[in-house]
Amino acid sequence: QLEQLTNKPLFQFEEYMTTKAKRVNRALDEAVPMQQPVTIHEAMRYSLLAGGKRVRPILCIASCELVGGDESTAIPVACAVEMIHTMSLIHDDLPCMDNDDLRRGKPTNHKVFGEETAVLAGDALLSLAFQHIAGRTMDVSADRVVRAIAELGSAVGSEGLVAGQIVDLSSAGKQVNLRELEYIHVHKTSKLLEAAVVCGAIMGGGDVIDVERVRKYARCIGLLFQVVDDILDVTKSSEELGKTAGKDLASDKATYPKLMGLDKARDFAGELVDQAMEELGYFDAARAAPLYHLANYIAYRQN
Ligand code: GRG
Repeated sequence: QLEQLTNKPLFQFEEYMTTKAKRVNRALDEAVPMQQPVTIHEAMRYSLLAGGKRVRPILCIASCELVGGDESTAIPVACAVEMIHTMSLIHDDLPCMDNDDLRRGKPTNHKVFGEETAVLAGDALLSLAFQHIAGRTMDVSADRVVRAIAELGSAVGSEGLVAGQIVDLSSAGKQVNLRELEYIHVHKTSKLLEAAVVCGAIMGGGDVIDVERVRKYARCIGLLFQVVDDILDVTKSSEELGKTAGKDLASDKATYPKLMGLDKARDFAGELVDQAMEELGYFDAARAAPLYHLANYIAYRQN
């Protein structure tokens, strides 16, 4: 009501994102100082501080605050999630995987530092992520820290990101059905988003019911992230080409619009965002505002 009267939204989402991203960037900068051996630390910092959107660490912090925790409690695990996300991008870009030249608008890690260093920079970031949670988390019981580490470990390994990547690689050149496509996206994208949100709630002191509710929210927005990505691939390239059929409809890669049609893919995205919002309905509305706006941001982003 106040929002209607003053015509000013009570929750300033852009300001929230900018403020949180700045804090995360500062913490990441401090987490990986320049030191000997210089090359490896330079390579780690190059990709880590290359300016991603920081969606995962912000989700982690927002989830911690949702259940009543402080931002500072979630910062080490939020940084760890971003380190893992970054290392997965470094490895994904390698010639033996996607062989990409550009990432976050800059030459990929292996293009600048060479393949050997890029592999090691990824390995070092993965290892540092767990070291950082264990060593830097303050004022949280050991039991909760261990639960967060286990959650993140399972999201990253052969039941998580690695599972998604291996199935994706082995499906190259084959016909992928909807069930297989969902498996790939759930593992490559949703698992880490889920771990970010769940670890935030664990660190913030959420009970089992809270944690499972935010898990369901995260599963929806994780898949949503990818469905929207697929839709944007089609609509953006259609715009650019001035044609009805976009790049992705023409390429070999399986996508939601290709397998279910653009309208059904849009409906599916709508269902996922509704389901995510439903889970937030159990929490205090003011505290849930950041996660509510983050879901909308993922659903309605234009790039
Ligand atoms: C994790 C041990 C381990 C190995 C890596 C290579 C690999 C296994 C997995 C690939 C994972 C991958 C690249 C998934 C795609 C995730 C995704 C949606 C990336 C884009 O995320 P944004 O849009 O990017 O949040 P920014 O740059 O903003 O952070």
